[in-house]
Amino acid sequence: MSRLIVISNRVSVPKTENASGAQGGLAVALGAALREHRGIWFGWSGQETDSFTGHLDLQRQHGVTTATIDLESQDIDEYYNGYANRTLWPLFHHRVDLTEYERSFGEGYERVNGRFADSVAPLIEPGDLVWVHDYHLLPLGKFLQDRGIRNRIGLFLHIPWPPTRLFVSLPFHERLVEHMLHYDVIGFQSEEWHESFCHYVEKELGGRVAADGGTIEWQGRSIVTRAFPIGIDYAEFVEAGATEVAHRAHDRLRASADGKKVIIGVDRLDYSKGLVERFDSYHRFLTDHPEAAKDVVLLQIAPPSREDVHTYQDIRNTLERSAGHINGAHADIDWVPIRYVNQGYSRAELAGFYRAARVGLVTPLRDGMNLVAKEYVAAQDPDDPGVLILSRFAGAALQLPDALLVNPHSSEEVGEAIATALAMPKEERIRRWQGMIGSVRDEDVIAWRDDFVAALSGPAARAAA
Ligand code: GDG
Repeated sequence: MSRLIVISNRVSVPKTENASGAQGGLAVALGAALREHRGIWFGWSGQETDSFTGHLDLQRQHGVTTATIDLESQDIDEYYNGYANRTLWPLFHHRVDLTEYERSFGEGYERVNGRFADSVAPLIEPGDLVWVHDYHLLPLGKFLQDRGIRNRIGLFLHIPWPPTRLFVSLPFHERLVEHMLHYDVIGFQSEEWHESFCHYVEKELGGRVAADGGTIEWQGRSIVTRAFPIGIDYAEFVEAGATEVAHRAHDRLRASADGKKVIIGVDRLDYSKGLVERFDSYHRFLTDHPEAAKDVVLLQIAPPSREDVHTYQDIRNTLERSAGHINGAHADIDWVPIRYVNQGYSRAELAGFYRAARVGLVTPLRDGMNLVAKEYVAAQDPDDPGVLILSRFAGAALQLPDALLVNPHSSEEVGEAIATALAMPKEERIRRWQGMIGSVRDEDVIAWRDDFVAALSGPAARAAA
């Protein structure tokens, strides 16, 4: 079995083999793969240093070797807070209005990708598979090749790929994609993002997409591109949901709701998640359905993220105002319509909260996949499941057509979907849930990882296995 080198912006190793703490499924899946493949996980330590030294901090954590570097403050400003989170993230989520184009951001992005390449290249041995993650590191494959690395290198993009007409508003867009065309495999969350990428390569770079719909021929190179929809760690999540902590969280929420039906939202505090629009839709529901409204409470959990980026501070302020406004307009002495919470909870607590909620409200304006939708489905009681309301603009919508699919921009449509979900008879809830649970269980993060690693191993390696 080839060794695996995973490279991502940050490194996050789960604390135990069966982590059920505040770890994401991705960390659990990659951690397990790295243990099996005796691999290394490389990335930024999250620490700032006065001047970049390239010093590698190698550690053995819970069976996985991690290698991290510190970055200097200019790197963090231009690469992470700048190009990654003020240029690519908004643009790839269709927010051209929030996208900032600063030459220094682009320069810092390439400089840090170069630093990543310089630091990780000496760790790569012949035969290793190299798996790069996400929008922070799009040019890294090319930069590794420039340093003599001849291994197979793959990229998985966790966020959407924008339509060509949007993407060309990025200065030097050709350069970014030409760098990407040095990977052997490029994976996307959904067929929609994959098609957008192929369209761009054909139209703007004159590449050729083979009849199989995924192999790109460009300047004598051949790149396999495909959708690899990510899933949750189903087994880990179900286990977390069976713990005492989860049961207590479930009972606590149910008791505090005092017989009212709970609608739950769980999202990083990010404008792409459609939280402002979600609150507007809930307001619309409260106004249009006053008879149903008093029997409902919305719990929105939104731990802050990327607090150094001003648009994230703006959205936080907007949401606080909106929650205050809605509560002010509708609350009674014994009822507050929105519980808006900025703190994070453990995965076991989340599993308990999801199960206690009659409706899961997942309405991003644009989302690569969205794992909360899948976690909500996984956490339900099969005999009395809740209803998932899901944005049609999340990658997950393609895999969960039995959710109530909505346009998150339309407060009228989402407000009506809330009313429909709350009134939905048990038989229909069960039927819809049964239509979704198979894909959530079987297309899990382990299947996703194995699928990607098999594609990265290449046809020759697969045939020999
Ligand atoms: C990117 C893409 C893609 C949230 N609050 C708490 C908490 N969470 C966990 C959720 C879920 C995860 O964070 C969020 O996953 P998402 O998929 O919703 O979103 P992004 O962070 O934007 O992730 C996305 C994903 O990458 C994977 O490829 O699906 O489209 O944008 O697991 O449960 N976890 C805990 N406490 C919280 O308060 N423990």
